[in-house]
Amino acid sequence: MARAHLYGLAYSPWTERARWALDHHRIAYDYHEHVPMLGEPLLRLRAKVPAGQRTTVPLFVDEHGARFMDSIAIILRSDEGKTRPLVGDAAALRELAAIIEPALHACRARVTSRILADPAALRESATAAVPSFMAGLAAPVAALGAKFIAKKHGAELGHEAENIDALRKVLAVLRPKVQLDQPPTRETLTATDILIATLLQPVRPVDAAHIALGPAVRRAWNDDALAREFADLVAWRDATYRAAR
Ligand SMILES: N[C@@H](CCC(=O)N[C@@H](CS)C(=O)NCC(=O)O)C(=O)O
Repeated sequence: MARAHLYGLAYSPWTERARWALDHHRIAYDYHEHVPMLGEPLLRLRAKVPAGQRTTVPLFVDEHGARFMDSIAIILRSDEGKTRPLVGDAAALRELAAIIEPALHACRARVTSRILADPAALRESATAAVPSFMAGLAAPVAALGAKFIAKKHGAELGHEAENIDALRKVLAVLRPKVQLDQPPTRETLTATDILIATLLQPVRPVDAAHIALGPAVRRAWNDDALAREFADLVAWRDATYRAAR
């Protein structure tokens, strides 16, 4: 039987949702890191989308060649045929994803702005795509890639305070949805936990054992004030990763 393939951006919360669900159910797949801008034609080819339709990662192509180009669709696909699914109510999960989406959108704008403003972060981003001896050359390409992503997804660069506020509001709504004093285990993990845990990445990036980031890129994702304000959620996220990722 053919292999399944996942195309993604390892640092992206959307990709991490999909990987977590697939790994949780021990679904075998080959992982391919997408390169923004340069990898766009290849992604379009893999996604087989009609002209004019936007392509995004994560993109999962299962062993039968069926394509899933949305993190929630991939989580639902990973649940198929499983005795203990991650999703209880698909409509409720989609509602939760819709609440989270504007916060992730704001985070993409914030992180992209910060990376563009920091030559070290641009160099690290370039190294992820090309061998490090070429990184000096490729930093301008990384900058073009970052601007390409911002334009493609309509991310308004700058506006740091508004973007942080958008994330803060959503985190406050989500806080009551988790049992802070009782993080999930592998047996009790739900897709809701995965969506909330991965949203903490732009507050305080998770341990590098789970998602590796260079020091400058890590700084771009991190926000000390938010991490202090939501220290309980960050601790819950860390415990969830330790027990269930
Ligand atoms: N609704 C989609 C959103 C995915 C999304 O926005 N992906 C962005 C992450 S930055 C992406 O594909 N970026 C890379 C690109 O556009 O080339 C999902 O849940 O999977």
